[in-house]
Amino acid sequence: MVDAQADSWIPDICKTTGGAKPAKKSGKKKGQGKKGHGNAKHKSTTAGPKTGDDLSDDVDQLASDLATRAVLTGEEDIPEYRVPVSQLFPDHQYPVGQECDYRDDNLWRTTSEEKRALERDQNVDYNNARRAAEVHRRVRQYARKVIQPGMTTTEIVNVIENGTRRLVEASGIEAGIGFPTGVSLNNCAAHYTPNAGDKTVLQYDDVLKVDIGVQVKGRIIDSAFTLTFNPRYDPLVEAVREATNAGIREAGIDVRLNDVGAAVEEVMTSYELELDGKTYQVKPIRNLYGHSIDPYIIHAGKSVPIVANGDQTKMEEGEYFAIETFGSTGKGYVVPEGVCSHYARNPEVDPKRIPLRVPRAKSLLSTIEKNFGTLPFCRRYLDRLGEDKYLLGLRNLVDSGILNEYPPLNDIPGCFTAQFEHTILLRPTCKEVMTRGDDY
Ligand SMILES: [Co+2]
Repeated sequence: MVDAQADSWIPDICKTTGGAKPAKKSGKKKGQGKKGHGNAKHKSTTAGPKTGDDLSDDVDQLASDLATRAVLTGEEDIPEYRVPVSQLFPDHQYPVGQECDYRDDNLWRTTSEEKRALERDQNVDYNNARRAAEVHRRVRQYARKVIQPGMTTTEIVNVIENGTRRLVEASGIEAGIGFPTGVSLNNCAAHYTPNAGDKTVLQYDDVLKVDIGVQVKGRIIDSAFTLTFNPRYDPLVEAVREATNAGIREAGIDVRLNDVGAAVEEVMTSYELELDGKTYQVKPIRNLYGHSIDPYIIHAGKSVPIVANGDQTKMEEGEYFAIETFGSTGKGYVVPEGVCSHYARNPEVDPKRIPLRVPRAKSLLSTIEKNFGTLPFCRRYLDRLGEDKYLLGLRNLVDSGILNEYPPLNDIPGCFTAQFEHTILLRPTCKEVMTRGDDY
């Protein structure tokens, strides 16, 4: 999930970008769209998710989708997708992510005995995060294999979420899905997941962002990638993957958030993309941010920009960050639009202090607290818990400030957006890219 901000929410100090914008590289990477593949005549869907509030056929539809999918994907034949990771690692020590030494003034940390001792104290916690990261790698490897044009977005999220539940041995809020699976298409950059009844079908010319969350004991792993089928988008995808890697490289203890944004912006804007004879410089979406992550809280206090924004706040030892970047052929600015699917309790509001007069809102809140705590959830998760007719209750909880809603975030119609995201941990002795895999 991504942290989104409107311009007016950004403190004035953060708006000064004077002098901070990096010099553009002189040699631009030219768009490398492979024209030889360009004769496929597939129609794109209309931009943005098609969603519906009609929940009547949801349960039957989901059951039928699931049955179809199991047959189509043959998922039962792939042991790596069926066996919980706890069984694959009998000593319950999960793989360490990519370790990167700190630089310059922080190089001493690499060999500090004192800092190593701090890490030993945290090992149980790190290991929870690594277990979630291992589940993430396996689920997304499987997702890459099976996601194809012609599948509905509902089928796609079911494959991913059922896989996550199985591999992490989902159990209440002890372990499970970290947030609703994002399957945002084209100009929609983030926070689209289907609600019941949504019939959106993935098309050959779509740009799909797959944003998957896994959590173990509150340690949320947040990592996303972009899937395309038409190679004409390759430069856009590469721009964003490399921009995210630049942000990860720049991140570290005592590093200013502005500097991470500047590093991302410099790499992202050095790419161009050619579509239908028109050349686009890839733009970072300037009002989307990475974010710090606390136990059970996906958006903790810090926002990591993807442009130089003047924010002098520093990253600190022990913090988890989602480093995520978004590139666009549109305006590079998103607005909330369309039917909402994602919600989460506002961790700063104590629901007990807010009087609720609508009985349905009270019962819904108790379901939410019991099953999700402060983790983000979507309408489909309420459906599968047997809740129905909850839309007014949800509205009431949002209006009272107990819940935040996270509607889809769209750039202008007709444009394309891509995303890559990793979860990193600023350990005392090194930076660990928890979700690094051989895919991205
Ligand atoms: Co995120």
